[in-house]
Amino acid sequence: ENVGEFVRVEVDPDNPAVAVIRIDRPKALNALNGRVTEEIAEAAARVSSDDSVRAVVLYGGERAFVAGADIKEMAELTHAKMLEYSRALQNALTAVARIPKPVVAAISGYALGGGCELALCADFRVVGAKARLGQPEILLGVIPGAGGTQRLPRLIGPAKAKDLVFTGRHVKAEEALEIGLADRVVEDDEVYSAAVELVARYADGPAVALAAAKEAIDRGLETDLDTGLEIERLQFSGLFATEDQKAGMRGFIEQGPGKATFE
Ligand code: CO8
Repeated sequence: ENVGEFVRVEVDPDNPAVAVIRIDRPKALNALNGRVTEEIAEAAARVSSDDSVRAVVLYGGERAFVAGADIKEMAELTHAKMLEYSRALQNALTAVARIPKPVVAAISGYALGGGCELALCADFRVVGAKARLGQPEILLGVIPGAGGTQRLPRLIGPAKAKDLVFTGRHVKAEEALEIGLADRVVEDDEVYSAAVELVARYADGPAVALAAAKEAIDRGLETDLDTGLEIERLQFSGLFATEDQKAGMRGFIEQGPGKATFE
């Protein structure tokens, strides 16, 4: 299903509960122009609200995940225009980060600048052996502007994030794995299938509880411990109003550990 010119929402043929947000602007290595940004936000809204979608893969094809924000489009923008432009991109990426379902980025080829920042909005990153990740903005005389100065240090720690942001260097798959930027490294032609496999396991899980777990972890990382624990407590008790909790606990009592099935 086309969201617009450059983004599609597809269903994985073998896993009907797994949606794929496919970015397809090959002439510019999937660079994020205003249009792509808008379409990503729309795709995130669609998969978020569609109950038949239980997990999501972000994919850009074999050559590039996303090679960054569109430098040619940005180059001549004024300060005032950039304030708007960057807000649109941050909002689109935040919409991806807030998809209330397990999300994996399937990274083959380049994930640079805004592309690396998009990957940071997924819960997991599966990376091809020849992929290159990084935040090269400093080499353009700017800094990451779509969450890279915030989400990257939260994921890999401040010193490693500063190394990547200060140098702008490309990180290979193996190093990405070592520093926690990648969760799995696979052969390039297996990136898509490995990513699907990684999240397909959640398709039969308790969707409401998974969403609560994701929100508690992500919101908790943005706040102090006391507030985080309060978010956890409210999410936890809230689940006692759901079928997930009833089916899960009944399943344990009647059939044993791990035997519950969910709607
Ligand atoms: N923007 C626009 N066009 C791009 C981009 C990009 N980020 N990346 C690649 N392209 C285009 C190339 O210009 C080229 O177009 P054409 O064929 O018309 O000349 C086409 O894609 C193919 O690229 P190359 O010929 O360069 O392919 P190579 O295999 O030789 O090189 C690289 C691939 C290494 C990925 C190289 O293209 C490159 O370095 N790209 C730029 C990477 C980069 O610097 N990314 C960061 C951009 S800045 C950013 O993302 C800021 C995010 C925050 C913004 C917040 C506010 C909006």
